[in-house]
Amino acid sequence: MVLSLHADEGHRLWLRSPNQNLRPVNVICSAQSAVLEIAKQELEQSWQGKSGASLVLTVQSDERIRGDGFRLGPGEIRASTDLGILYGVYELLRRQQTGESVREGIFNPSYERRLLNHWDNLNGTIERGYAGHSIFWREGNDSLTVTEQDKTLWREYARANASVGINGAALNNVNASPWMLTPEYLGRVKAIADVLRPYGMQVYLSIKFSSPALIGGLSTSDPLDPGVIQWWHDKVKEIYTLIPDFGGFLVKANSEGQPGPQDFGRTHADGANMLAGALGPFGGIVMWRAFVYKTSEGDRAKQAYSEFIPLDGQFRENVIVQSKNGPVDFQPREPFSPLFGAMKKTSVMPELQITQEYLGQSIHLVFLAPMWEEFLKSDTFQEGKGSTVARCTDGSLFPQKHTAIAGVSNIGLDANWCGHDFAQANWYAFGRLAWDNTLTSEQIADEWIKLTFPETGSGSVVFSKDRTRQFLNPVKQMMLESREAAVDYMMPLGLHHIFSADDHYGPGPWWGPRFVRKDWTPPYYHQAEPGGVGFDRTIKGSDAVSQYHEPLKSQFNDPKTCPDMFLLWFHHLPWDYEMKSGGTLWDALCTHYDAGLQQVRAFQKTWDRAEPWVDPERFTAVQSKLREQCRNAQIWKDACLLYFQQFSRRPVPYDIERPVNDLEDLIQADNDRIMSRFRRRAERNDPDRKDHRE
Ligand code: BDP
Repeated sequence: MVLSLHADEGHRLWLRSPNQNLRPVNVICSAQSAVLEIAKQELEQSWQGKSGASLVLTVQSDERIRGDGFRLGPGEIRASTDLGILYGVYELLRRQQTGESVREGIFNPSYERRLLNHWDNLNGTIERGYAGHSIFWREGNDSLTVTEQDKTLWREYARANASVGINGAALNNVNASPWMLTPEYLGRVKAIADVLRPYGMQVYLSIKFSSPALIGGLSTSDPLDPGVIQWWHDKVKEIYTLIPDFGGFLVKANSEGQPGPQDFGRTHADGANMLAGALGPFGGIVMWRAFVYKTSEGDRAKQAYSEFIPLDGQFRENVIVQSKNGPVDFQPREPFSPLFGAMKKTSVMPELQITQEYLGQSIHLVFLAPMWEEFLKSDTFQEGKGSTVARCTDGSLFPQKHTAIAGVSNIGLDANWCGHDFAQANWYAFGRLAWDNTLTSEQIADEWIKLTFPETGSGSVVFSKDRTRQFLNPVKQMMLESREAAVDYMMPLGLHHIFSADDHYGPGPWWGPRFVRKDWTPPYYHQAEPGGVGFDRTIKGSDAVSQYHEPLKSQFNDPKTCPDMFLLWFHHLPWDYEMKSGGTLWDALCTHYDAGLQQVRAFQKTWDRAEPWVDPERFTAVQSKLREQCRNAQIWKDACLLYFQQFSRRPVPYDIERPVNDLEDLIQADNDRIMSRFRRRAERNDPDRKDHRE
């Protein structure tokens, strides 16, 4: 069995259909375009229809089919757009590969725009990227030369995205370099757009708000200055001359030191509307990020809401406010950001993070669909019961002109694209949920495993009973449990942001030097002291609870009704606080940390049992990553429990495995890591950060 499996570095992702069609299908399509050409090719290569059968592709507008949706009927794919046909083809192929029956009916996308955000710097590095350098940008003399190799990779990238319905990409870091908008770089953007276009992907760019002054020779970047307005109009025109279907701008402004309209006494709306005015005539949009916070303004979790709610109704209709799922920053678990549903006269779009900045990066196996499902299905109660985040953002509750969702990409030059074979599942899951925000994590995991680890050798696409029982089911279960396990060994019960300095990987609850802004240090978030632990966001504390609609406000405000998973997010409680399940808060904390670690050990066993069903390369790679995840989970548990124990002064419950590391050693090792990092950065003079942070 093992012998029949071949070397596999994971580059083919979930697209492993046989490249040779044994029973070629007769594709009938009267229309012609580059997109339809691909649709036909994909079918001819892989669709195993009945011998001699025909499949008709019909492009015809139909009011029941929205945007790039499609209708599957007997022997026909029908859509209003060419891209809809291509999506219909991928749907058929997916069903064929997973052995699911082809369901007839209409398939409409939940969001009009389904985007990846690449945090790629123009020198080829990627902010929070863990899978090698950028596939779009590189350093060196030939950095702008477009090679055949570049094009092949971009084509593969576009195809993978189209296969899950992703139709756009912002190509550069939100901490944007002004150079992005110079003719040299725009030339490369055009080359990328040309390759992506036949797969239905539009390109977008992150822009630096002070570009007019930095590269345009103007004395200001004030959004109300006529010269500045003209500069942006000219720039936008230049872009559309090169790229007629350019998508628009993504903007991080007045956030973490980035310039923005407030530098000139203007508002976010002034800034966004000025850009929207330039893009509007060409059909472009502005995605204006709501990720803003200032040290001076108290609880960081409240700030996006406080800044943006007063602006509701002031944005042009081609502006979408892009908000991270949670109010702080992509933590292992956060409640949804209260902006969702509360901005009723503005399009608001979710920004999810596919790259696992705070979830074990490319080392931990963490399937993110359960987290996104939890978020999308959270009820905001803004328009009564059932006002889920999904419905507040996809146009079903509010009449918004544009709908969109973005995911911060985890893609790099690594052979398997994502660094970890299972991280591919997060790219896949993002696309699937962006297309259909009602899908379950279970269904997505099921599909992804079947597509990514197909039955080999038997000639059948359907998983055998043995393969299902011994491989599919346990691996699926592991994926579905993996996010909760990570929450448990990192930050259970609502703890958040207790990472050590800078890299956001390991624990650092102790890390709080005086020279660093408070809201970048763990003690700000966990507030541990002899009297208790947790951030008081009740009405007696920072009052963040009041940003939530009733009944959530009252529910979150009372520790007795606040869900355990958000307990220390909203409350500062004594160590001996009695939990709903009985037992003290301290004991519960210990139990969660230990349970998370034990689960990773169980994942190792699950994966070892999967060996006969997987090619040796991917088997060994994942096995080795799980070992490292396990070592790291142990460190998380020991570091947090031993650190908090200094305040709780209580024993770790006796039925729980004891820590195996000493706190002083962990702190020492962490200090050494931080010091050597700072030293290296000083030596390098930190070129890439300088580029976009100043
Ligand atoms: C934080 C990242 C930082 C990003 C920032 C953002 O640590 O690198 O620039 O978010 O989203 O999570 O702008």
